[in-house]
Amino acid sequence: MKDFNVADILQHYGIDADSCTISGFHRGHINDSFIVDAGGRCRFFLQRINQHVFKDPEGLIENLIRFNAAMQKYYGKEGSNPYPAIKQNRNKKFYHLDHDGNFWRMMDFVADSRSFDIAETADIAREGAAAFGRFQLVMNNEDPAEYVPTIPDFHHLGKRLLQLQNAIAKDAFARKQQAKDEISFALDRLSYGADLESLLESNAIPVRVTHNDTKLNNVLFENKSVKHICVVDLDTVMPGTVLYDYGDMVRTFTSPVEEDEPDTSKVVFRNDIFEALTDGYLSELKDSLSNTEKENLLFGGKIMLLMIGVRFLTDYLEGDHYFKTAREKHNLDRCKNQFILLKQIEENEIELQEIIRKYS
Ligand code: GN1
Ligand code: MG
Repeated sequence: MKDFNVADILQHYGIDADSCTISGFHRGHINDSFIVDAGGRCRFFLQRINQHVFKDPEGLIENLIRFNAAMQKYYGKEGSNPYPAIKQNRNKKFYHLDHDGNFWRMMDFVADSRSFDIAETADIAREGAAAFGRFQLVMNNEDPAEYVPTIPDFHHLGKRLLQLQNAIAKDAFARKQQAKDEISFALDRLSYGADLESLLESNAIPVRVTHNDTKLNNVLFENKSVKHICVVDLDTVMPGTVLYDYGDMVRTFTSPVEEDEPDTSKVVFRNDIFEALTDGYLSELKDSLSNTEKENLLFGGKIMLLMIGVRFLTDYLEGDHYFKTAREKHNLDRCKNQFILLKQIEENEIELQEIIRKYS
């Protein structure tokens, strides 16, 4: 991570850095994040918004304010909104723009919470998915037209596949050969892009405000139980479909190892975890989703595995400019794992559809 003058940023929030412990938080691939511990009195989560990825940081903050208002309205009745508030700086702005043009935002740190990188048990999977299900239940009352697409065409599979084809044609880093199996795997599945497009064009799948980054580690759980508190990483809360959110859970919950596991033999699709996450999500949502949405959830899993795999592959071919990487072929390893899981779904579709029907 680059060196930032965090002390200076904090000053604009009226916080004296000398009385705080500041530590880097290194989980995400996109933003730079810090935990600010103000002497045990209060803690904050400070982030620099990556503007290579989020070209409209003001729109992003507006979404966040709208989102928090919706959550406040929903949970306020019970008097306990679990969602952290965004802090205002000394100019009463919900972000701080520093001298180098960086956008910063600060939120309350959610105390006594934890997250899981891997769904170690079915209970974790069920509860994690219920967290995203509850999120969706509240978002179903929001008007998608009022949310800015913070990344336009973020889940446009057809465009993601085109970007891959461009990267292959350029092969700017001469990496095509190393990735030939993954490239042909992706190119064999161009039809998924067209299938998704026609499904969306038919209006059979409604546009809703969705999360769009439903990794398991974006759920905060209570420290001493597996009850969820809330979901985090709200930068891509914008118009989308439940296929993306359910699909990204399938992508991130079902493997017993992390997304970038270098030993691909460890990547196996776990049916019991798939069942638990389906149960958790649909226990919240089965009465508010349409039949077409429910029938296409598994397709959501397939397109998200293909889409994120393709994005990792494209970034690998383009010299790793998007996702943070820590080793050579890091993005290629990530891609391989996505494609292994996708293949396992394709080989097991009838059984998995049956499971979804059971909870629909
Ligand atoms: C990125 O925020 P983070 O690092 O969890 C990416 C997601 C990918 C994910 C893959 C804005 O998420 O789309 O699914 O990496 N977010 C963005 O781990 O591109
Ligand atoms: Mg994210």
